[in-house]
Formats: sequence, C-alpha cells, structure tokens
Amino acid sequence: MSGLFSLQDHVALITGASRGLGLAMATAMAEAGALVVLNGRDAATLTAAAEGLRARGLKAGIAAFDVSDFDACAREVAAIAARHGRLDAVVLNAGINHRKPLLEWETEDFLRVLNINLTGCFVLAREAARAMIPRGSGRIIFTGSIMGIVARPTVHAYAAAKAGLGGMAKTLAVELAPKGLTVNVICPGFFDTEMNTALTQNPEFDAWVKQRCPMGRWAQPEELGGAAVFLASRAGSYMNGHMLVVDGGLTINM
Ligand code: GCO
Repeated sequence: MSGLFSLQDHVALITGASRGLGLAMATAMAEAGALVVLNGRDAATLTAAAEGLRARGLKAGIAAFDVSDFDACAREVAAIAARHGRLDAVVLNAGINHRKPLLEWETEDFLRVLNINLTGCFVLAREAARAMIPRGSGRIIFTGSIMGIVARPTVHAYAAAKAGLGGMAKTLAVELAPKGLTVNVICPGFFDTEMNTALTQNPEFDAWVKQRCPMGRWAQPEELGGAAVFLASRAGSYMNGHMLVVDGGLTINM
C-alpha cells in the first residue's frame, strides 16, 4: 500500500493485541505495511497471532509483557526501538473490565483496573515518547471508550480510566506536538469481542445495544482498524488531542 494511508517501513507496538480490538488494529496496520509488534501476557497466544499475520505475508513480531509491570514496560519499549532502530506508533490498547454494583466493589479491584487501563498507558506513552522524540516524529494512540464520555452502571474503574485517558491524551498532545509527536484517543462503542461476551450473550443487553445504536448492531473488531491506520499514517498528520468516536452513532442518538 502506498500513499496517504501507507505505514510502509513503520514499526508499531500494539498492546493487548493477542485478540479482539488490539489484534484487529494490528492487522489493519500490518496490511497498511507496518511491522507490528504484538503485545500481550501470553507468549504462546501472541506467537500464534503473529504467525497468522506472517502467513499472510505481513510483518509481525511479539513482545510478551504485562502492562501493569511498569519496569517491563520501560524495558520492552526500549528494546523494540533498539531492535528495529525506530518506533513510529504505539497503540495503547490493553485493558480489562470489572463490572459490579458499587457496594460490591473492592478497592483492590478499582486499583487493578486503573493500573492496567490507565497507569500502564501513561508509562508506555512516556517510554514511547522517549524513543520517538529524538527522531522528531511519532504517533501515540490510546484505546479509550465511549464509557469515558457517557455512562452505564457498574463499570466504575473502567469509566474512570477511559475518561482519564482522554484527559491525559490532551496534556500529552499539547506537550509533545512541538516535538513532532501526536497523541489521540480512539473511543470504541460496543464491539463484539471476547471481553464483551458477558454483554453480547445477555439478551437484554444485546437488545438494548441494538435499539440504542442507530446502526442497530454491535460492531465487529475489524471495524476499528481503519481508525488506527488513519491516526498512525500521513492521513492523520494534523490530528492531535482528538477523541475519535467509533460507535455507529450510539452516543449522538437521543
Ligand atoms: C462495558 C464493556 C465495555 C464496552 C465499552 C464500549 O461493560 O461497558 O465491557 O468494554 O464495550 O465500554 O466502549
């Protein structure tokens, strides 16, 4: 692929990329020409995912580490940049959810979700910036959520982390733009992923999504790929501090 949306010769790290939205964004970026480094906790799952991409003639490597192990984050980002001599984009996507009525929440669970969904993203963004600034270019992309914009019950830590990413992306965007970096957030709506199995298989919730979303359906993971390619490529060069909502129109529907 050449032109506006090409990622030819680019190196991109995508966290939480062994399945779901992360793998879908990594696949789209690899199809646009990038060498994608897939991150997840399980090396075997990651290897299988990377082999799947390589079998299609795409360029893929792996970096198995836990994004809430902050020392590992710093070490691995530096290693990727050193190994490839460049780091063009990071898609900080790894995340978990925990759904409970407020009074059943343990504080530890709140902190665990924040560590993975927010603090890990901060550390990885900082370490990516460390590698990108000397080259005067780089794209930092967070996976936020419409849950950082609108609300539903039970997902308190998830919503706090996703709203937090929005705020943090803006401060990073204004601080790093003079150094040639851009920072943006992709905010998915309801996607049919493994993480959402409890929701897709709940008939009431499924009906609610289909009624609430003007497109009348859940999104497929592949439908997030274009947003990542856009923000990582020359096509997105003037996008900065933006929250790119990909929700089929759910949040603008009265
Ligand atoms: C939830 C889901 C989330 C949503 C997301 C929409 O419980 O709300 O687990 O993963 O899909 O908030 O982006």
